[in-house]
Amino acid sequence: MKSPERIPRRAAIQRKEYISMAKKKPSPKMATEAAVDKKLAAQPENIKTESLAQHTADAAGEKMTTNTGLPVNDDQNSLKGGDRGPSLLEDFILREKITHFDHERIPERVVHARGSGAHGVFKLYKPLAEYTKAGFLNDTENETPVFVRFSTVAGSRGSTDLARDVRGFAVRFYTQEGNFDLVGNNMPVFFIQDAIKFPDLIHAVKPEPDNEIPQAASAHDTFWDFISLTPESAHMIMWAMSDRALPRSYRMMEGFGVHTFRLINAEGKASFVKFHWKPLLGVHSVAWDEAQNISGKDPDFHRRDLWDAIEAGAFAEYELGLQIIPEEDEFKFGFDLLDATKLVPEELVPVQRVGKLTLNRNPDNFFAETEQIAFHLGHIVPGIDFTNDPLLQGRLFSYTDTQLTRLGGPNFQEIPINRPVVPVHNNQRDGFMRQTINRGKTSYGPNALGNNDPQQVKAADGGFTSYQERIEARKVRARSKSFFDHFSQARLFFNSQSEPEKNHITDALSFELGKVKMLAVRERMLGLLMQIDKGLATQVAYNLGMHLPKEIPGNRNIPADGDPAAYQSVQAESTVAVSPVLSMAGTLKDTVKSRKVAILAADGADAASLRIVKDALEAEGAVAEVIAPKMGVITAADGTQIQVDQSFLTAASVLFDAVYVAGGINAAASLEAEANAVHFLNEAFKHCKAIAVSGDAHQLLEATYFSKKLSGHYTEENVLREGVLAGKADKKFSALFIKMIAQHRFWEREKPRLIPA
Ligand code: HDE
Repeated sequence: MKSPERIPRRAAIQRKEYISMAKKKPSPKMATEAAVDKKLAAQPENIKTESLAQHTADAAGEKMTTNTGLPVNDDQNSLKGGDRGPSLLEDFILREKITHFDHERIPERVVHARGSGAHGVFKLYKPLAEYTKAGFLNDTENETPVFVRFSTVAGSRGSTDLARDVRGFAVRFYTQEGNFDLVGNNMPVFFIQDAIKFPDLIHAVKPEPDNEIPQAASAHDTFWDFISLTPESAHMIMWAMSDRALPRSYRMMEGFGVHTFRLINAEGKASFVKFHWKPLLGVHSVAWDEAQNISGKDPDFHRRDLWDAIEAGAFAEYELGLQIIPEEDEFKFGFDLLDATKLVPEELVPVQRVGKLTLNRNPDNFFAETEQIAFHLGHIVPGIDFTNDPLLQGRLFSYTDTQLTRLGGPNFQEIPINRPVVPVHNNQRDGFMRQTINRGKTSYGPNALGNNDPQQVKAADGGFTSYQERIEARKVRARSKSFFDHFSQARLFFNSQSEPEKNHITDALSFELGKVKMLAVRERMLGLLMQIDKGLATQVAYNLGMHLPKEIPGNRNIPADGDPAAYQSVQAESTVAVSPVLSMAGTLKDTVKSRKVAILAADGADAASLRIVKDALEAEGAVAEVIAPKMGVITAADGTQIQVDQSFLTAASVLFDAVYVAGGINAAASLEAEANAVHFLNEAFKHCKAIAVSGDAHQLLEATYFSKKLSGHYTEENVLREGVLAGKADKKFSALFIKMIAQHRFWEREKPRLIPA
């Protein structure tokens, strides 16, 4: 194969100049400038960062110019007829500045508008030649540059990160064979089976069209009206009502390609494949009450978490998992592999972990990179191909189409973040904002005037060929009979949850339907739930003050001439009754890396007890912040001064994973007098977080609502059950606290539900 012409060589040089330029900036420098330099110098270089550097500008130390390069003398005052007179139309500097500003906004994504991005690399563990000829899935030597965008689905660009919603998990691999986009979600299934239903689904979940309420929420009539008439959504509804819809962090959620794709090897042999991302920090979620609070205290919670972690060097890591299914096994599962409302239980087909994705660099510019990236699951490489999943097929149209409006024309692939790292040559020309200057007379093929360039590429040399699937069929508008088992996997998911997770699903459904005004919609939803699990439906009905309906709602997604009977759900049982990996209860709980811990302290704090725990936490990679009644410093009992990170005005327990109260009798007395400190502990307890209190600060613990509910025996066994530790702050104490934080949450605490925080 012809070795790829590496355009970015020039870029590499420019980037080096750019970095050394940044390093050479005139001193003295502001602290922030120095930070920028450090960041630039520290950026991991790869072929994509090099190519981006060609388009990256840094104004540090530079003179100001207009867009035509004219040095600007006065950017503060417009040109006027007299210093109190009218501004002059002649003022091209004013006009240029305001005109550009007037056109700064582009349409937000019609779905997944709210997102956060990061750069990274993918490293393969072992070549996958047996299954695929894709170069990047066979190369264990080189890292493939990636850009990832996480998102919520329903909310606008400025909406809260903590909405109950599916999360997008879109990964672009800049491979030597072109861009490969794996545009997935954090849930393995979807609401609908056919792309033609997507506008209906999204219109139903978006804010209602008459009053544009509610923002970033599915808890309203139109969504549940649609769902109650669409039983194929039952499985996805279980996921969306579970804690998976409230991730603790983008770094702590799984990702899924959702559809069944195909891998093709060099011999042309195909296998089906499901793509997975497995986070190395485990899969963790927050509580719904907590999510609602975070939405007020820090609506950028997930964005900030990802950004801060990367800045701190706590890079987000995920392993790529593959479930590979031989073509011969297509019909052996009892459900259809082309049905995107079904997952393949890992008990039936294990997930092989084949490589690691590391997110190690924040974007330089949100708009240029995160906003302008244009993902498309039609961006594939030789060795990967599609299946006939009708949801996937529709997406193949939608993603390019939507960019034409969003990014303003057909040249969006030339935007730096969208450019592949290999050269692009074809006969496409012109259009708004064309960047490339194509030389030569010919922009057609075949041509003799230009040597028939650019040349098509033989399959043996890497030219893409579609998998030659045999198709012999009538052209019909239809839904396959194999798509009508709507409930077996909804039940499988529910049955696989731990008791607290089941309670959360019940609560979520009760909350969402509690927000629905139309009684008939609630009733139909109860009918739908009855088909998943009678106990679940009964509990939700109880919470809503309703009875289970006598009539079960049917499927209403029926064509005008369709026989309704032919469109009803088929009752089936899943071949696997319980799949433990569907629950988050058994996820990895072995690290506190990048977890946030609040240390409550006040004047008179015992410095030794504060430091020993803080140091131990930081040694394990956790982030500890000192929270006190006011900002500045506190004076410890021994006279030393301790820097305060936040006061109770800006900090809140919902923004932390755990709380520690440092020792010191006087400090404890001050904190006890501070209602916010007591609330901090009560709320942390309510949200089932690890709490540790240094021995002589016990009086603060006693001021809480929950102290009487504790056994009061702080043995390791009790502590790991109750999640509250009190005692002398020493090494053993710190180690136990760290073990507690790694547990993530003590969900069992919710049972008595006695904490009013
Ligand atoms: Fe998307 N989806 N989608 N989707 N989707 C978009 O493309 C669409 C679906 C997903 O961070 C849009 O560039 C249709 C499933 C992600 O930039 C749009 C259907 C899955 C993102 C679009 C689906 C996804 C999008 C809007 C039904 C998980 C954000 C802006 C057939 C496997 C990507 C854009 C980013 C974005 C259409 C269903 C994931 C309109 C028609 C299933 C992660 O093209």
